[in-house]
Amino acid sequence: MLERHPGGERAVIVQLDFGESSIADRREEVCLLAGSAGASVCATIEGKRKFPDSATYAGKGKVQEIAEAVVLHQADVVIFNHALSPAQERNLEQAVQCRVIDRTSLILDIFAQRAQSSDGKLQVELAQLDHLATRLVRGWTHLERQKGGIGLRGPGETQLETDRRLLGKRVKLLRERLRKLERQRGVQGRSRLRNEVLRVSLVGYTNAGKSTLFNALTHADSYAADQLFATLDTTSRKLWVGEAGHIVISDTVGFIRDLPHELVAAFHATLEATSQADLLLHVVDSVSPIREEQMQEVEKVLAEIGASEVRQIVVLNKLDLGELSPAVERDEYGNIVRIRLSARRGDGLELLRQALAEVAQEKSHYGNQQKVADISHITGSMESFIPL
Ligand SMILES: Nc1nc2c(ncn2[C@@H]2O[C@H](COP(=O)(O)OP(=O)(O)OP(=O)(O)O)[C@@H](O)[C@H]2O)c(=O)[nH]1
Ligand SMILES: [Mg+2]
Repeated sequence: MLERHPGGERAVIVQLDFGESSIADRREEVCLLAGSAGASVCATIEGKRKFPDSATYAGKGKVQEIAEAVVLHQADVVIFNHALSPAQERNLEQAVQCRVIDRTSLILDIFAQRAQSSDGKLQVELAQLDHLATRLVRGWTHLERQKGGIGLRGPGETQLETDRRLLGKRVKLLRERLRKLERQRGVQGRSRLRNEVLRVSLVGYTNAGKSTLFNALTHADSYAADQLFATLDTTSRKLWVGEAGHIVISDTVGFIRDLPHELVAAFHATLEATSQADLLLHVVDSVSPIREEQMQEVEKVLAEIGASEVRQIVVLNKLDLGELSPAVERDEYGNIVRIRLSARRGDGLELLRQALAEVAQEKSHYGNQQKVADISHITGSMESFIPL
């Protein structure tokens, strides 16, 4: 993890425009990301280009501008809201004389700070090591102390080879541990839950309001905050939905544009709850100017984790910030497809509860009508009575 100054690292943000439509929103998002990582933004450098410069991504003139901003603001780090190649990062660091990180490293850093469960920690470390592996040419500075360490180096091996070998070993170990955890969970989850209770997963872009909605429904205290990636670990609760009985609802990690593929791969276990759910509540910040783009990003990640076939209800959240009232929309077959509500104020929650009961009833009707499910192992046995 990065070393942090007490007041937060001072960051210069770089946002280049290659002709996309939503540059202002991208800039705003990266500033939020930087803030969520604990940095304070001291300058934002923007520029227009047709395509990235192969050596420095930003091009000579812009790099000069960045270097001046670094000196002027005494910055600790330069954050590019783009994916940089290892060579570009190296060239940039030389040119601006300051640490340079890209969007992927920034997101990985936030995840590293938030990870709490052992699963989460393993997954983040794995993703970071994967990302680092391609960057080893830069030298792995925090391993410097192991230079010449007895037993750490084979005959004639360079530091780089030693680093690679250690890294490879660590990655293998982490993968094995994760697989073991996944297997354990798989056995528990599948045998106890399959076809018995309705499993609902909250999905959506980061900051859409998933945890707020989860808390409002279950009276739980899942961490909700105006931060990106406030939630990392999956939390599940039982929820009583009247005649339809219990359902299990899970709050999960949020998605974001260009989610690093290392993370999607590493978070396979966490996202399993999503791909195995019977119903996804796709929570959307309905007042975001880029909500369509955000929804597409979520669909993309869902496809990547094999969850695009799972039934979905879109929850248009934060209606208190707009002018519309709570509502339910059905398709031509009568299936609920969208619900408009405010998780924070509670407006429209009742409609969602009814919708969940409706889907749960369908499941118990069409699914195998088995005995009452054993869901006692679900974390926390907090139950909420939902009057319908
Ligand atoms: N005005 C308004 N704000 C809301 C509503 N729901 C959530 N928020 C706010 O939106 C912010 C993000 O809420 P969270 O519940 O943490 O969002 P999340 O989707 O869980 O975010 P991540 O865990 O970071 O992916 C918080 O500041 C909430 O208070 C709502 O209905 N209306
Ligand atoms: Mg959350």
